[in-house]
Amino acid sequence: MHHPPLSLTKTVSLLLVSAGLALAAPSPIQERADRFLALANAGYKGLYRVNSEAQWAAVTDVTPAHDAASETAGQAAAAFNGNPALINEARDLLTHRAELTELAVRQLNQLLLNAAEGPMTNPSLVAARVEAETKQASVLNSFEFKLDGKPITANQIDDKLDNSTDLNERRRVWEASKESGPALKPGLMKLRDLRNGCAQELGHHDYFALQVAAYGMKTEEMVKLHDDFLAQLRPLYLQLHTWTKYKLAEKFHQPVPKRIPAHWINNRWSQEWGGLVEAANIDDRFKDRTPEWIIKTAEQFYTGLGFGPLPPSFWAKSDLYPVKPGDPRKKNTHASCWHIDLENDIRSLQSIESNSRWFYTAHHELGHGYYFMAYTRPEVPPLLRTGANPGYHEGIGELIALASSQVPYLQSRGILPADFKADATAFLLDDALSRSLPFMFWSSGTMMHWEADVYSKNLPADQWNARWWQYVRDLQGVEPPSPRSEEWCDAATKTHINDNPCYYYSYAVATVLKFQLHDHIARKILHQPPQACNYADNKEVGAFLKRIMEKGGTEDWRKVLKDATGEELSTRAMVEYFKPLQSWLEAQNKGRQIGWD
Ligand code: X8Z
Ligand code: ZN
Repeated sequence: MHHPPLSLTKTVSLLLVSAGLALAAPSPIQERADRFLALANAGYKGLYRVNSEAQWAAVTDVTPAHDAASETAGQAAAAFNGNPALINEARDLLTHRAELTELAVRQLNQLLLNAAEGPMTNPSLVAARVEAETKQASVLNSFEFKLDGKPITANQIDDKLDNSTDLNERRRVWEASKESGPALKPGLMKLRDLRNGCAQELGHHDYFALQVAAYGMKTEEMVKLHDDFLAQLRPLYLQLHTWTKYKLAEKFHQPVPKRIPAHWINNRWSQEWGGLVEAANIDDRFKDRTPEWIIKTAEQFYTGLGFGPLPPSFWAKSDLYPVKPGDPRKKNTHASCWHIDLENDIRSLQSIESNSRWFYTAHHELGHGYYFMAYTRPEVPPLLRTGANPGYHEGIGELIALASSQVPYLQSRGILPADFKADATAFLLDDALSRSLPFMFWSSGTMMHWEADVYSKNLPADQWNARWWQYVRDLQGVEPPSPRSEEWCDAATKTHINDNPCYYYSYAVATVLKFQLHDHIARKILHQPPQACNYADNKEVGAFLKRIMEKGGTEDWRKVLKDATGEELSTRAMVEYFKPLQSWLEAQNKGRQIGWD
């Protein structure tokens, strides 16, 4: 709680309080802020709903009419959120921040961050941005991939990369997955300038700096935070990288490469290295399960912890399954979860199929849904119905996905048989490869650095692809199957580069955070080893998470973490979790050349 210096009115009201007569009356400046924020919150919330409804229609069914409606709603939201009258009043009030409650200051800061997304001090710039954003989303969401001239869905691409052992086929599929880049590059070039322009209009250096400001940080601090993460995780990553390249060379009967060819890895961007550890492959366990079972089982994880069921409208209004073959509807194929009205209208967009990939993704998305529900309460004003920072919002679902992957949990739910004899090292290795280490070198590494270069350093567009692959090579130790010239724009094939810019490092924060929260839960609440525990139906775990989530954005994220775990944000828990793996990998890699330099 923020303690402003005593003002005259405060002194008087304190006297009243000490006489037991009344609560402290707010100061005139606090009253002015309260009146302003009541109006600002009401407008924000109303327009948020209208805008979300229009965008939801546009991403679940790409048509010119939905695009047009989405653009109009985007303009309307900006007309309010970026209104100069709002900006001026918020700024003026913040010059009196010492006299305001922390809750008011946080709302005013958030309002100014929102305003910088569409500052109506420059209406033509905002109009151009909203138009370009809508167009880019439309191109992204309706893009049709083709393999050998025939349409292929994103799920089919992923399935082929999961299963094909034919390197020629893998290469054609991988190359097909990069075809959207050239279609998206012109829009992205335009958007880089428009997004930077909006952020600069309100005094931010660039759009990356604006997004980092949501953490109360500067760009350089954020970059250093992530570079430090990678420095701490590098010894383990090098061991994993070495193990993987030998494993894949054997699998594909190839000589051992220095760097791993991208099309050898199951994920299109080499962001996760799944499917490498046979003894931990549980894909078969999902073959007989329906997509409906997957999402219901994910919900059950949360209800078991003591959270309520998802609202009925979630089931009525979500769009959870792939478009049926032959149906011409085009929808975004990347999973997301939406707080449509900042109240109880919560929806998820997915394309769930029966495999472990979608099992974890469903748990991730519901993490957003339960976060929305936890902070939807009168104490949290609409402007602060956010995560403590964006990494928290990503982190809850990642935590539950981690918990849902552990053997004792899978056994307790009958997904693995009760007498299943798990190879602990295999599961830990798969955990590291599929959900943790390569992901850090991709998110803290390639994704963060590329976007920082593009937005803060204005990297010329004729160097975009070279810079992208420089980071993939240097940081991930992965290389393309053949040189990728500037005719391609491989970064733009990643959904978030287009529709959630300068955000991706939040997934790295989420990964670090999930191990810290998990470590606390395993040791302090469950008293079980972090590598093999079972959260199922534990209400204390639920209460622990609820205390974090119900705050929304009302407190500083550092304080939230410290209060919950006693720790600062740190890779300590992640490093300890994988400790048993380091020596095992060193033994496996004995005599092998470690690293790629
Ligand atoms: O985008 C997501 C979620 C939606 S917020 C499915 N994730 C990242 C990705 O797929 O690239 C989850 C982890 C990483
Ligand atoms: Zn997410």
